[in-house]
Amino acid sequence: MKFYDCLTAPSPRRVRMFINEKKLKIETINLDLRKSEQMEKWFSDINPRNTVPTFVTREGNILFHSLSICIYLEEVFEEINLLGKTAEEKGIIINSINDIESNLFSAIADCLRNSSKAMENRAITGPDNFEQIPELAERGRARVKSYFNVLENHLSEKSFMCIDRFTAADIWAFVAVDFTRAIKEPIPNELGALKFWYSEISKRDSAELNL
Ligand SMILES: N[C@@H](CCC(=O)N[C@@H](CS)C(=O)NCC(=O)O)C(=O)O
Repeated sequence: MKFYDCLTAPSPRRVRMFINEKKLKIETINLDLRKSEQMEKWFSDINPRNTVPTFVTREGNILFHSLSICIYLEEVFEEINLLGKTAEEKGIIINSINDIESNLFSAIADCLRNSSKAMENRAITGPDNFEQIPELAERGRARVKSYFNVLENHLSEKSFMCIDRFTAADIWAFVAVDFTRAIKEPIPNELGALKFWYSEISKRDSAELNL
């Protein structure tokens, strides 16, 4: 197995946290996205979509979406469970992950990729270039603010995102909330439950950035 990671990017960080929480040792190769290493031919030959995380399975298949990599790892290494033990747990955890992915991650990405100077012409990941649309950056920021409130309501009666223990849904939410730094959109002070949960998850060893 081989894991292509990038220390500065949020998507591979989810897989890194997942691996760390499960106490696994997986061969890891770090790419520097700031030097566009993901566009180099050697990497395109592995993942023609030019994105990280990229994961090579035991049988040599290539996975390039965080959730599929985590599902694969959970099947291969049952301990420590992070994606649910029962049908009910699995259902709510994946539901939560999909919601965070489509409503928070994608909003942050829209905001950053459509406004950052460094991402001019790189509004979408992958081999082709796409121009920025400034309106999408504004809409992305509004969606982030709105989703902070969703998380606040969700966490006001819970210690963790889904069930009464840490799961991959906490990883997805934490990495996304932490990455709002990139668009300078901190958690509003009045959102006490979200702030408390965020500070608790930050204390976990797996949350360390090690930049
Ligand atoms: N849907 C993918 C998203 C992967 C992705 O967007 N990765 C970003 C880093 S966070 C990337 O590889 N960017 C390369 C680029 O900007 O060209 C996942 O679930 O992991």
